[in-house]
Amino acid sequence: MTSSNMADERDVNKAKLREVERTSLASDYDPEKLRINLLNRTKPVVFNGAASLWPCSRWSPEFLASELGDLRTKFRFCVREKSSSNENGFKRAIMETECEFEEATFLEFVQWVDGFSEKSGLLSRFQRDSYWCYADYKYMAELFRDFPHLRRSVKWDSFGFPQRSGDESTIWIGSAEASTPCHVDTYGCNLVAQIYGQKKWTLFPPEETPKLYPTRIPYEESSVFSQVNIDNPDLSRFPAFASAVRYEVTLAPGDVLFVPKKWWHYVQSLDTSISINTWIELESDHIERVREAIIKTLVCALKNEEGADESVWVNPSEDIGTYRQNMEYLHQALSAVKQREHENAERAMKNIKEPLCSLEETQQRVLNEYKDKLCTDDLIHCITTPDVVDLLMEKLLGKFGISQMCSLPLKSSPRDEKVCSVDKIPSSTIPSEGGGLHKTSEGQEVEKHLPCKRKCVDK
Ligand SMILES: O=C(O)CCC(=O)C(=O)O
Repeated sequence: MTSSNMADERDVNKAKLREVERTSLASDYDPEKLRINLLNRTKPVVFNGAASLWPCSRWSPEFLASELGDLRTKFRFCVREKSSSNENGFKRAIMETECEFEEATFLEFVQWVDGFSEKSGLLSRFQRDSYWCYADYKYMAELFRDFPHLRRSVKWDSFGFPQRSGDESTIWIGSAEASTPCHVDTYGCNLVAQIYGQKKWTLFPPEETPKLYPTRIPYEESSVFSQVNIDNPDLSRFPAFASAVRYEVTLAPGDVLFVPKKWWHYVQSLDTSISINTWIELESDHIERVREAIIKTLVCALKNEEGADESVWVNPSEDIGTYRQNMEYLHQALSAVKQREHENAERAMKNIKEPLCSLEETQQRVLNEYKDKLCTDDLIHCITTPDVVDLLMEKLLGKFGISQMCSLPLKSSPRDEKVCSVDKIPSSTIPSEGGGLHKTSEGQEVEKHLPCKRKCVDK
């Protein structure tokens, strides 16, 4: 690449880069109004220092080590600069399934971070210079089960959530460079408080989703990962990523970031860091749960059929169910949406003061009405609907680069019967519809029929 090319690329990247808005909580603000405002917000925002007076703002890894004593938890280790480059010199995005895990106390973690390997117990097998380490995605209700005072130190009331404390929060404690791969959370929106050290957040708006090349492998309910290595994107594989609009922000201790629904994020610790977040449920989660249940059922069924090793395709924090359990989960998700529908109708009618049945009655009616109604055939009927198959086919053809090569009609409805534009067909004999023979641009005659699936048997 020439230096002028590199300068062009920097300009393009700059053009796509936006700053996350920053603001401060006014002295006389109304937390309830702020909550409503946030739930309607569609862009991220940082509230400078909004958590700096919370009791947990004094936490450090050393403080947690002394409070938690012998408590052991699992840490995730990843080789820095993991994975060799591909033929184009690019590295893949590293997923959690490729990390190693070890249990330790927080004192051992602190010793490991500070380079006192001999005092870090089992962690000493990871060379300090070669790895980063992360106790990530820990539900505080579980990790701090026996430490209620720690759970009480987290307070979301200043954001209009007086019922939320550490019991509804997750904690992330890592060394410098610890990171979470670029992903989007299916459910809810998110409030994140930076407690110690700094973290860089790179966010992408929901409309940029196709440019992030989503994947459900590794599988984790509610996490959709990007195939792109955000730090070192291979634009020959992921060309659309080049034009993805991104937002960046570095959180300092005390800052609180609001992440709206369906925003992608890639998070890197710049120093040893502690952060705490709470996911806020949204009405749309009910329908999202149906989507997630369908995906879980299909992904698990196909991967099990393949006989794939779970450690390769299931994210470490995820439990996958049996086919029967997954179908039951799908059934429950559908029933919950149906129940919401009943409740909403009921609410609407209550406005006109009609006497109505109780919520328990509605719940029971929905469960009775739809009990045993969902079966594998229902799923098969849905997946094999022509529209769905067309879409699947289009994607699979795309994977083989076929849609770009040839204007073959992808749908087989009679109105769509076009003959392949011959000038786009390579000299290899790509058949077209309509029967008989036609000529390629090179004058060869090719058979116009796709081989039919049912073999014509000579009688
Ligand atoms: O802090 C991190 O490493 C990731 C946080 C995250 O993904 C989230 O809060 O949704």
